[in-house]
Amino acid sequence: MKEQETLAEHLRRQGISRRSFLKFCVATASLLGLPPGMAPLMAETLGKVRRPSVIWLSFQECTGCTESLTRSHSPTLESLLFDFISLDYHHTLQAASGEAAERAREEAMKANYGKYLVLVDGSVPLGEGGAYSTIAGRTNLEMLEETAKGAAALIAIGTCSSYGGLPYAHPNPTGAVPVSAIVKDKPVVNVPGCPPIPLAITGVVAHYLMFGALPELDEKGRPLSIYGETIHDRCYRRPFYDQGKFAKTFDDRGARAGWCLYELGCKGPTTHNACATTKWNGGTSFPIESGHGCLGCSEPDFWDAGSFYQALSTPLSSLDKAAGVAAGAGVAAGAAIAVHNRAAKRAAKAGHQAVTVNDLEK
Ligand code: FSX
Repeated sequence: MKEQETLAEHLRRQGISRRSFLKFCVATASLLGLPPGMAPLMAETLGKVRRPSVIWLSFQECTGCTESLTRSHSPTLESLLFDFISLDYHHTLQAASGEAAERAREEAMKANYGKYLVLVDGSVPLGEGGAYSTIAGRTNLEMLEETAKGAAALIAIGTCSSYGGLPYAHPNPTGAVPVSAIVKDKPVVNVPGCPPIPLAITGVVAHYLMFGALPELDEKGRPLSIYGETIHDRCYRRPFYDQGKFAKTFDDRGARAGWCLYELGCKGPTTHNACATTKWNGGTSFPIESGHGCLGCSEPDFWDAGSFYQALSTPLSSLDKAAGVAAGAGVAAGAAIAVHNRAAKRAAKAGHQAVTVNDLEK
């Protein structure tokens, strides 16, 4: 991107259509819980911004988070992220290596001191003096502390950097900790998920660019607008839960009819994320739609929270009883929620005017 070029000019030069950009703004505004009318404003504001410097650090992780953001059809809406920002350092994506790579990080820090964003994926090992994971001869702890000093804010991408994730699972052999356990004097946003939804990553960055501030967070440091509801709240199989209809195996009549996967271990009722509405792979599907229960990957300690195939808080021996209780509770809760939803929809309709991409192009 040329020095004085705005984002809108840059996108035009890259051949990215205005329609793609507007679609991105509509999807992002919706995920962030902004009123529909904010999408045009978002397009206008983002179009004028100049890209902030971003330093992306990768520690103990599987690279699934970067994979989530970059894979799939090209160009994805999420790939617009790389046009919003100046990605000055990323272990996996940068062409430079060795001393040149480290120089790029140091120069970006110096040139943008106090203003750059730090995105981190992976947990930080503290065991054995941090020797389990080093980059350019530096421990992850040293690199994080040094880079965080001049940052405006940090975004912990994925469950590993948000809560420790897989490396943190019992018995946590490397002494892994999340970013928030180390950085205490800067704002840290958690964007958990193993991996996180790509639009959740770009949404937080877009929010920062648009408002110059981070989004409102829940008590676990996650953006409320994205993680404020459970998978169960928005699951399309929810009506079957409410009716007490549960698949007993992954290939029985109930499973084929799309019944609730609660008894097969689905963690949707206790997992906060937007998978049921945003979905994956360009809105194609999400695990429950593909026939498998939610694993709960965006919650702390999900690897240690019991078997993925055991019903929540329920010993296998008493599943039948639990199902009966769940069915009864589900029917009552379902009826109350249906009444609430109908009222909420009426209020939303009265207060909101839907805005589509076509409207924005007028
Ligand atoms: Fe962790 Fe991400 Fe899971 Fe993997 O970078 S959240 S193991 S998808 O790669 O950190």
